[in-house]
Amino acid sequence: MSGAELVEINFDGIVGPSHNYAGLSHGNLAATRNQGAVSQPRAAALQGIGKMRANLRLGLAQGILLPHPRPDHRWLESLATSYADAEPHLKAQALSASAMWAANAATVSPAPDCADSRCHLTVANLVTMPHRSHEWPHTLAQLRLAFAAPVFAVHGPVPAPFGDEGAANHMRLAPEHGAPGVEVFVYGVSGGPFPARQHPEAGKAIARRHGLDPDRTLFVQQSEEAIAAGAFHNDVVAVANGRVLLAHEQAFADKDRFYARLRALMPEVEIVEVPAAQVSLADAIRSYLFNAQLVTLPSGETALILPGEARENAAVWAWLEAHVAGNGPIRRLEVVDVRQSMANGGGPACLRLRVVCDPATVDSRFLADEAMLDRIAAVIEAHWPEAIGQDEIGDPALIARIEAAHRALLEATGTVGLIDS
Ligand code: SUG
Repeated sequence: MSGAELVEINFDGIVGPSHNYAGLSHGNLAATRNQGAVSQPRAAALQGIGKMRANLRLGLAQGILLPHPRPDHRWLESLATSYADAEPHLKAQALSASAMWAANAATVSPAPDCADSRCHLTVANLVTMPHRSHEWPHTLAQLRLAFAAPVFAVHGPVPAPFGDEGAANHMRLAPEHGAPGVEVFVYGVSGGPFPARQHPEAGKAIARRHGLDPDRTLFVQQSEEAIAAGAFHNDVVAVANGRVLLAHEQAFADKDRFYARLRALMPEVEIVEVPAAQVSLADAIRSYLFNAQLVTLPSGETALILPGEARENAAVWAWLEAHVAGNGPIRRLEVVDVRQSMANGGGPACLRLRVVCDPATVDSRFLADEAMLDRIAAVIEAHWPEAIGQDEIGDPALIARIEAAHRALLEATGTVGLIDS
């Protein structure tokens, strides 16, 4: 397949049956604000399915990643405890459904960018947050199954202590998906009261592993003020697709230098900067304007798939409408409801991992169509708990239900014994 025929597939993490609001992510303002709230796992997972259906109907290629077994008994065993005996904070960390945010699963470099012309994926170590640090072995098992063909190279994590949060801090600009691109690794150094989760060494290691051309790879620092305002990942303040970079004015530590280097490498780049005077960092982060899926539709038009919260924010919606009316590069706005995920700080873009490849090379169990989504939705309807309150997470009956629900989904997707052992 020639580069021009490669397509972008969005692999969405299915929201697991243990989805709950334990407030585990320091620096993630939504998750902290909602700590202790009663979650709705069934509604959350169905919202995710709804987003995938909407994307299919836009003519976009869609894939899935499966929820992880929760609680993570293997992780608890490595800490010499069990779910029944674990202290409350370990219980919550072992039970989190955070693997739903597939943008944190891996960093992906499409084949045209890589020296050996294979598509490279490095699973993210997520070492900064305890509840996310035990995701990678299970994610790696899924990636090895989904991308087993020789056109892919799937790598283990960058070693600790170099924190890596995957595609959430990585952007790619290219004239078209199948052409060589410019890859941008965004890292944090400090974030005021909050941790910087992406270490500069992580991006450099990934770029070397993937065999990227050093002359077409940029390393850019996220601004301290963005992290301090709650942008714990770059994809909360910037998003790129094709020739378009959409970014908040305060996203980067030295935007002038970044933009100049990008323009030198890709003169056709369209940089759309949202001024702080029109949309404050606080509004950007609360509405998740930038945690949107910036996509190329089959017509060639660029669309932005936004959470409902962006439409509810007057400043954000006014900016978007003016952009579209003024013939900016984004021609179409699509709104999706992912409220349950949003309440834990995960918008439409957090829920997906973009992989540019030939769909025929991907294990078909990870490629979605309407019929497959119907089957998955039926399992969710039948098995996902309707609600989980924080006072219930020690309840063995709830845990049994979560584990049975997970098993039912693996059975429905033909993955029993392949990724759960
Ligand atoms: O890592 N929330 C996730 C949200 C991840 C969003 N991803 C991207 N921006 N790409 C996080 O902070 C909250 C879980 C809790 O508190 O129970 C959480 O992990």
